[in-house]
Amino acid sequence: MSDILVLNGPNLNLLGTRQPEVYGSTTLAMIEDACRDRAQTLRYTVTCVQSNHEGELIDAIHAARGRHVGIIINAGAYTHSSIALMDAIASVEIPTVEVHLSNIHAREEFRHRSYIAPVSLGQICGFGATGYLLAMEALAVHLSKGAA
Ligand code: DHK
Repeated sequence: MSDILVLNGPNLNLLGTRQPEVYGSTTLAMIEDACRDRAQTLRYTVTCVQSNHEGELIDAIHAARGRHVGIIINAGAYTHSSIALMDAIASVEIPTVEVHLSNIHAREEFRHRSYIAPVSLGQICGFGATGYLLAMEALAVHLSKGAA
């Protein structure tokens, strides 16, 4: 098993045209392609899922058990509100890295709190689309330690 789930939450399907001054001009399809390329060099494969619905994100996390060795998640605004997503990640016990394109700590106060962070290996934010690739590297390092 060597597949990583790249999970994107609400409004991230609009990347490229959505507030490019905050989120950049890279589309989600471009980010997913870049993740696939980077995964290949790291000897992993990638499955990409995006949903605007909290329950679908939770279902994807539940379904990850036995299918994916790790999860990279940008939960969008659910980051700041969803105890249910936090519980789902904690329940499946799959190494998870949290990503945000923007630096959520330099933005409005309500974005500073993440319910995903306490159940993640770590959080990468503020590096735009590159953050997903940094997350992939971090996950691969973590998984290789487990394998050693
Ligand atoms: C994406 C969102 O949709 C926001 O709701 C978060 C995050 C930040 C990002 O920077 O990728 O607050």
